[in-house]
Amino acid sequence: METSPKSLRLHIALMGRVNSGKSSFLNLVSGQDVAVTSAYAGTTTDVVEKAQELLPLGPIVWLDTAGLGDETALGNERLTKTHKVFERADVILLICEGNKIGAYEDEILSDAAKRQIPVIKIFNKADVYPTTGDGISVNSTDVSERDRVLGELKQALLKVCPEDFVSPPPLLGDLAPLGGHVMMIVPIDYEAPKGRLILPQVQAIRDCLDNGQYVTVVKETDYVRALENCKKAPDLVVCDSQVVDFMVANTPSNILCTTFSILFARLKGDIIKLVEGAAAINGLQNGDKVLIAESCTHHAVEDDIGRVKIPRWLQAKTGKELEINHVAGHDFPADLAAYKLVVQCGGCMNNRREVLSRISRCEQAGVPITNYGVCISELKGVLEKVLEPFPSALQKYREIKNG
Ligand SMILES: Nc1nc2c(ncn2[C@@H]2O[C@H](COP(=O)(O)OP(=O)(O)OP(=O)(O)O)[C@@H](O)[C@H]2O)c(=O)[nH]1
Ligand code: SF4
Ligand SMILES: [Mg+2]
Repeated sequence: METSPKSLRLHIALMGRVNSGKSSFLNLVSGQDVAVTSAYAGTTTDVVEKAQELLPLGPIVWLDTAGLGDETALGNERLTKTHKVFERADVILLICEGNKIGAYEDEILSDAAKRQIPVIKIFNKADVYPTTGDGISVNSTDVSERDRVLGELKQALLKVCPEDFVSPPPLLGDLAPLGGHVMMIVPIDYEAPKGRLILPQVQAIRDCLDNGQYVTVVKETDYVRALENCKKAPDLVVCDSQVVDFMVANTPSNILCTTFSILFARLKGDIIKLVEGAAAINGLQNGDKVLIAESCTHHAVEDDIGRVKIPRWLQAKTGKELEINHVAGHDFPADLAAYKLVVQCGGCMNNRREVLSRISRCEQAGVPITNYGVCISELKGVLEKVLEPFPSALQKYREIKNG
């Protein structure tokens, strides 16, 4: 489980004022010297990430942050990074000095409440400060405390753990019957990494195997032949978005088909919202700004999907001169008001909370958001067909189309 992708792990952020003992607490509960600690305020600068298996919860990642209360210029830079952690934290551990809840603690509690992120209070430095109240008391410098504290922490985490972590929505296992056949079309072009498949494809294959289905994986050049060779039609065909028009054109209408990125729209985001967002494409006007958000920071290749193809297809479909901006990694603009559309990648490297958080920020700013798979399928005129496996999203699409 140590190799579970980070995006599938429960993200637990340690937050609090400087010097409250966040890094010491992380070292205690992880049982390792993961983070540097010291008596100087402002020891932790960048967010420190540590993946771990925390049974019975499963795979988690700790996010140790820089503390609040460092007023220097460098401190402000660190605080910006700490605040970004709100975008991906599933649970926050508020590390306090004893049971002291002052202005810094209140600030974290209120930011977490706004975003509906559950908070567990840790009353640290129990050997120095009073700890009565609704928190877990601990002396993080005493390793003999580890088992008791970890036990209490696991109980508290299980109580507040988001439902979608405990039972995440299926990737595709529910779209074919037990014993069913899923065919996947994976183009092996110069964009494909050497010697391996990319994460969304690997996860989709694994999900079918977990759900007792069998999988055939073909290049688009072999697809038609592979279909002809099937005694019984596959229950589902899934393709890379780049060949979605080819797949739809070559798939009999009675066979369900969709794209990897649309599967991820459901797993990581809110497929209905992303379908609603795609409707904004037709209303784009000259000079409108579109944001393309890609969660990997890979080097763009010559005919890159996010940098080149989607912009080209958007301009071709709308016939308008659009201003297209790009962001990568965990960056997402604080002010979205200038945008008329946001196109998010499949987000296979993001946890669900981060994608949902982007969707809700767009919603608050009144900006439509869609994702690569939904957007490309709309641009190629095949969205209705590839939404067939998802009846409620298909219904929403038809409602929008029929005005
Ligand atoms: N007595 C006592 N000291 C502690 C405890 N936890 C941490 N400390 C000490 O408090 C100081 C700060 O600890 P850190 O773990 O670096 O605190 P932090 O919150 O990560 O600090 P920043 O990185 O500046 O945000 C260190 O000298 C620790 O040894 C505790 O439970 N009891
Ligand atoms: S760009 Fe997005 S969808 Fe593609 S691999 Fe990275 S996180 Fe996954
Ligand atoms: Mg620290």
